Amino acid sequence: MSECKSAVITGVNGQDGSYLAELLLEKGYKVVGLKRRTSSNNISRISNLLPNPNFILRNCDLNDISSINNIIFEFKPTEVYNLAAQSHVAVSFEMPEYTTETICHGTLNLLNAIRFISPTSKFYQASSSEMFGDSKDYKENGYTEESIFKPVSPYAVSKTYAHYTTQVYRAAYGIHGSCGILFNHESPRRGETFVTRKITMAAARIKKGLQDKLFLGNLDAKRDWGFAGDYVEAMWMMLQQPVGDDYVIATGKTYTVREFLEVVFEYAGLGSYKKYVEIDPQFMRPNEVPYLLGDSTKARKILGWEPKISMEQLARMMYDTDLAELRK
Ligand code: NAP
Ligand code: G4F
Repeated sequence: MSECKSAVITGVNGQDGSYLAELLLEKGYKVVGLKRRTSSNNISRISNLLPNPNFILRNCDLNDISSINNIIFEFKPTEVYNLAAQSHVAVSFEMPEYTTETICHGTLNLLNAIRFISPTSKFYQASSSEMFGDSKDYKENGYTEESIFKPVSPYAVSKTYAHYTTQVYRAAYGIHGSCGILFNHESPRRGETFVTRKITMAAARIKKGLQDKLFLGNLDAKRDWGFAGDYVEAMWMMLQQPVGDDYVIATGKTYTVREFLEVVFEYAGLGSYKKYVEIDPQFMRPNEVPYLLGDSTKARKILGWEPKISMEQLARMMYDTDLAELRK
């Protein structure tokens, strides 16, 4: 693999992994995509990539150190993107140990593999705006790289551990490690239990007469929602910098879940969402992050990155895709 750039992507069959693999293949990389073994072959997001001779799909669980070491030893990749995680905040309250294992130990396992086996591999860590939690340490334009973290879920605590560990390996061992503090990003490939996709799928099903109610939790939470396709470009840009660093990636606009609902239901021609939505306590969290708004000035200045898709465009794109799927 010495003739061209190569990249290892953990969680390649997830939302971001699939967009990132496409981007890197377009740029001429050899991409080694890692997925954990599951009984149902969960590769629908990357099935289009399988015929590409530059795409190699391997089984690798982040909690299986030998499988990670083998991959890093075999490929000695130019870049490693760590996207694998138990990524659902609400689920992290139900499965705190598994969430911690995958995110904390998984990241540590990868960093150690790089440190001892391939120290020139550049490393990207998928940090999260959830780490800010309820810190309220933001100014008018939102949270920055300097804002205080106050995580309020097992997921966010784990991501904060992985974030700091990446910084430690950068400072202590000279690893080119970067953390992207990404705010919520969505797409038609978003997992079906995240709120945006749950809403667009339900609206499409209601439109087709296949469903009449949508059960949700807290409609007042505010999120800074961008498009996943835009956000994976930022990941790649970070690893093209001369040194590793941390960057907030966000649109700079925030909306409530209720506003997202309104946009989708109006666009679908269904009228007020209130006719269809019921609040179900099972979707309320033991702890909630009430407000997220990101200030990506640093990424805009240093990386030249900027988001291209607004929340409204995103909501329409997701609804249109879900409706088209139902029509098939
Ligand atoms: P996603 O769709 O849930 O993908 C996560 C991937 O991790 C899946 O491929 C999953 O495989 C894999 N995975 C889970 N446990 C694993 C394990 N033990 N070993 C190996 N792979 C494992 O998440 P995403 O939205 O693409 O997000 C990508 C990363 O960015 C995640 O780390 C997430 O926490 C972080 N992040 C996401 C956002 C966002 O808004 N999307 C924002 C900030 C940070 P299975 O399909 O088998 O479960
Ligand atoms: O779509 P969500 O589950 O995303 P959340 O919790 O913000 O986490 C996502 O973004 C993080 C970045 O900030 C990532 F790190 C993380 O991996 C994940 O991708 O929930 C968004 C909001 C929450 O306030 C939640 O309480 O929507 C609220 N909500 C209301 N009803 C609901 C529901 N969320 C879900 N999943 N399902 C509901 O029925």
